[in-house]
Amino acid sequence: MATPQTITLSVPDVSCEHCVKTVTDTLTQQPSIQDVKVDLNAKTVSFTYDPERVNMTDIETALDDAGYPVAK
Ligand SMILES: [Cu+2]
Repeated sequence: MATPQTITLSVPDVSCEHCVKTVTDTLTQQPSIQDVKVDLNAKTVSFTYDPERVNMTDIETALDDAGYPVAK
């Protein structure tokens, strides 16, 4: 297993607790993602993941499909 990486992404469409739950559930369903924390005020999400098991493109696609595109 590779060293887990921690990343913070900007998800500007997060606006309420329902969004927080949707984003958290979406990310938790991805392989190896743990410790999902959504900051509703900053509109960011941080989590740890294993880069050998999931890649950032898949993560961004999953969030996009859930209605929360990642801001670049
Ligand atoms: Cu919401």
